[in-house]
Amino acid sequence: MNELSRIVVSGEVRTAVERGDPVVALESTVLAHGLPRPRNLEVGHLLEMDVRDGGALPATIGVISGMPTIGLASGELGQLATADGVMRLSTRDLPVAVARRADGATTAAATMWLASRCGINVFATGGIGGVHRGSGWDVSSDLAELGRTSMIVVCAGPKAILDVAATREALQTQGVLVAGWRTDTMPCFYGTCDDLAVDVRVDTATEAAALWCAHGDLGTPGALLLCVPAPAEHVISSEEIEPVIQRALERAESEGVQNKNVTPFLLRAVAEATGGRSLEANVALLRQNARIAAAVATELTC
Ligand code: PSU
Ligand code: MN
Repeated sequence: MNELSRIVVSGEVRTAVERGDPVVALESTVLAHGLPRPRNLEVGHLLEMDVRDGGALPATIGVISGMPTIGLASGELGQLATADGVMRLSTRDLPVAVARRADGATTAAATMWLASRCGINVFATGGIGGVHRGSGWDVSSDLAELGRTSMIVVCAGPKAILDVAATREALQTQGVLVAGWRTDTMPCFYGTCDDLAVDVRVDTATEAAALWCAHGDLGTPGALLLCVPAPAEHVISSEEIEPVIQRALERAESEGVQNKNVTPFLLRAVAEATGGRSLEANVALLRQNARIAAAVATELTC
């Protein structure tokens, strides 16, 4: 059995990878579990369009009837965005969905892992997972995956619902190179965390691509995490967002929300409490990241 026999790669994506044409991976958990319906499906299509407009081929990744699929067809994207009971899969969960022939949406971690198996090296998402607040040792597997998988991950930094300072430290421990897109400090999703320095600042897609090629030439492990601040008009100040996050955390605690339900619960609670402003910010930053990822992918010469 060859290494990729359990992974379906769409014809379009396979051809592009073979030719060395620019490809950008997109995840499906943000669609299935991170955004409300029917907006989620619309955003899924918009992100693919943004990548195409940027001159690259989008490859949205998910699991359909037990088949990890790179480059979901439009109907498959719709299935993951609208069906009930779609699994939420990190890398460790992929064998479960495959063995059960289930449908599943892939988190940043699982998407990176599958994309890298297929020769894709750029991935765009929203806010990455990280160290949750409190003393419960809830640390997203995104961090471990970022530490071991070589990939340019274009994101808006860690989600604001997390312990962002601890997440910054954990990225360092994992050996992840954190780059700031036109910024010296790490953005935190729609929130701000002005005091957390990035490892390196890049101002252009060409600079990001040069960093990536040097990383590849040396064979240093892990991701290049390119952190892009949310569009300025969508940033929500700490004074405003912190009490909202605190109340969401208290609700999660009192309702006994655990494990992989924590992040979707908190995102939903914050969106409700901000009258949808955090949701608009999330969509705007996702689209911006898709466009920047496409720009970086088209600049790769290695
Ligand atoms: N970015 C968003 N919304 C999301 C996510 C990222 O803007 O819903 C998802 C990603 O799939 C990421 C996951 O991998 O949240 C992290 O979840 P957890 O904390 O359970 O590891
Ligand atoms: Mn978790």
